[in-house]
Amino acid sequence: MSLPTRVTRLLGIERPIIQGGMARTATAELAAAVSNAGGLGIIGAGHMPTDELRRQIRIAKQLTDKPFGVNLMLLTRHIDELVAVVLEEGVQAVTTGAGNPGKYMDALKAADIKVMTVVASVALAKRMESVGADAIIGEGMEAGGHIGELTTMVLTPQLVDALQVPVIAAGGIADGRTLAAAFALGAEGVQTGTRFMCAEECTIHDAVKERVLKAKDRDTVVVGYSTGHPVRVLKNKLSRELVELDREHRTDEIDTLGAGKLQLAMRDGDVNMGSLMAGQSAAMVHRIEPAADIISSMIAEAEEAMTRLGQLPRG
Ligand code: TUI
Repeated sequence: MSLPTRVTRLLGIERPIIQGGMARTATAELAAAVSNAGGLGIIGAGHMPTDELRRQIRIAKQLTDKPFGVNLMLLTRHIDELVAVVLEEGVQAVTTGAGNPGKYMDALKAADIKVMTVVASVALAKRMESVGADAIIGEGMEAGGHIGELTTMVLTPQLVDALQVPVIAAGGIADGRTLAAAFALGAEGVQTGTRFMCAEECTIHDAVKERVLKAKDRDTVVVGYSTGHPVRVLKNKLSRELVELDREHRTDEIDTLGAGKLQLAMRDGDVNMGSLMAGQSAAMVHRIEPAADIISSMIAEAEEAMTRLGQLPRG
């Protein structure tokens, strides 16, 4: 079984699992592996140079015939150029994060690209639906990286009630039970990031994968509240220093200390001074395995969970 929904139909995929578009983490290799396994793989553009994004899209096209997408991180300075690359190269889907993609919506839709906006509030979701978003990804604060204030548990049903377009739940979803829970809340798909950090095809440094595998329930912390861009990371020396600066509202120093640290972690494997962006679900990731196994086990477990719920005594 594959849990068909409006999301699988919209995207032409078999399984309603979208891979998080994690900057400096979600490369073409991971995206293609997820798409080949029936989910929707996403290349995380982040602050990538435009040439590199073009190269990544071309690599993904070599590695899969299935639909895949690009995540556009709207805080990046050269976002206009990255959007232009996506339009030129042509991908099936775009997810956007960390802002309002309204100004790009018409161009993306005109290129027949499905647009799924990541939101952390109902207000932005409604605005995005009204300007043509094909689906809304509601991301709870359990997620890794840049986050909003609400949890997945309360955000998802509110989005489902407020919108006509399908809702995809994100934040804290890392196995079949959490997938089934998202469906119980009315979601028609899920976005999973953290668990895919430990996919075999994920090209981040092994030292970071090890840190995710070792993470326990309280091993993430949110840094940067005072900058207006809070980010969830695994605790380490860098996060301790950032928490200190945050407490004293030393925002310029936070920006300086934070610069380049995602690359330092993901590429160079510096797990002490690198930014280990990961969600609370890191504690639920137990092994390094192929992306296809992550997807098939999530679907099988979700079906088990739903069957279990269907068999609960009533009356
Ligand atoms: O975007 C993400 N996660 C990210 S982006 C990122 S790179 C970064 N590095 C340093 C500082 C900030 C970002 C790392 N992780 N997830 C999607 C997401 N979008 N989560 C929350 C939001 C969001 C928040 C507020 C989207 C829109 C928004 O408001 C915009 C508005 O105009 O109301």
